[in-house]
Amino acid sequence: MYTQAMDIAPKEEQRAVRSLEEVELMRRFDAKIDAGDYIEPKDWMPEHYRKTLVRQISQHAHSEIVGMLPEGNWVTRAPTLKRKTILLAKIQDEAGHGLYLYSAAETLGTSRDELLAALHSGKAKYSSIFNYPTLTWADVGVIGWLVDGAAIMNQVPLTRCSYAPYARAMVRICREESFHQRQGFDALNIMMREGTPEQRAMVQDATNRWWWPSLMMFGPPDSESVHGTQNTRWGIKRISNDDLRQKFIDATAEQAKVLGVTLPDPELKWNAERGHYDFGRIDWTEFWRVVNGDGPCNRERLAARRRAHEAGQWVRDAANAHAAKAAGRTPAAA
Ligand code: FAQ
Repeated sequence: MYTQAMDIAPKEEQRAVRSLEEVELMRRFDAKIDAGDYIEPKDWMPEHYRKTLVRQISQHAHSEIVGMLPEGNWVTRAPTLKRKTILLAKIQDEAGHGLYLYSAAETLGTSRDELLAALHSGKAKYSSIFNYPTLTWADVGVIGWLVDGAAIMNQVPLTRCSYAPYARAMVRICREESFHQRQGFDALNIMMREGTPEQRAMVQDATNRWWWPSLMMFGPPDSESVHGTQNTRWGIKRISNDDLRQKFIDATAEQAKVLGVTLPDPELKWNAERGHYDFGRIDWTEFWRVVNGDGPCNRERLAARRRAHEAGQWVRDAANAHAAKAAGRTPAAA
């Protein structure tokens, strides 16, 4: 995979540090990380740090962009004008998040064209969650409640990520995601309180389908996390996959009670001794199948992104021609 190919093991990184000057640069970099300082684009950084950030930030950007598709499916069928306006605003926010994140990745020296080429060729990853279909209107509410809820849980610690442009982007993104989460909860709450029995059943059905995939958003178990240890050392990851997943389950189990829905896990049970909810086994075979391209909608999502990119070529051409004209230059031949 492209992302794996970009990955250099820390051991190789050590071997790549050859000159005394580089050893000193590495020492200063480590000291900054240990002191909790931020790294800016022009600061020296080890190649492996740069590559793992490009990997994570670009996967994150792709997730925001592909993440517009499941919700986009419901724009023309939103039940009221108010819900349609909210949904449109939310989808536009996701596009904005993708663009901030592509910009943050570009500060590390990889162009947006390269990042998009990796997405369109199927080499780059994006969050597994967006490969599931949105079958009913309740799915839109459940995406807000569970998917944005999981995204915030994961992203709030990233506002303290050691790479400053990523941390800064996350501050704004988290503010918007929290509105997204609340609108989803609100839409479901209204359906549960004021809806018909069929509407309440629709919310329960959507919760049943999205619960386990939402837990997978936090990544594989810590014991199988490839990047976890190194990224924690570098202050990119502040809380591990399993710990974030547990925090999410603890918060969401209580929210489900308020909504009046049942989470589809017979083993979900408060454990007073641990101070956490116990939960059932996550199907990691399904997770890896989806991550590796064989989920319910992987092919459809990629095809939609490729089509949108090709259909938008004239806009990029026009913007380039305009920029060239404004700069008093002749536009380069397409
Ligand atoms: N799906 O070693 P780890 C959103 C991959 S934004 C696909 O544990 P790491 C907004 C991982 O990349 C949602 N692949 O990796 C929204 C690695 O593969 P690689 C996205 C996954 O980086 C809401 C391999 O498995 N959020 O929802 C997944 O330490 C509603 C081994 O994993 C972010 O991207 C997965 N779920 O931890 C939009 C947040 N999990 O690269 C629209 C930033 C793992 O070696 C509507 N990212 N993999 O080939 C992160 O925090 C981290 O990258 C993790 C993974 C936690 C996702």
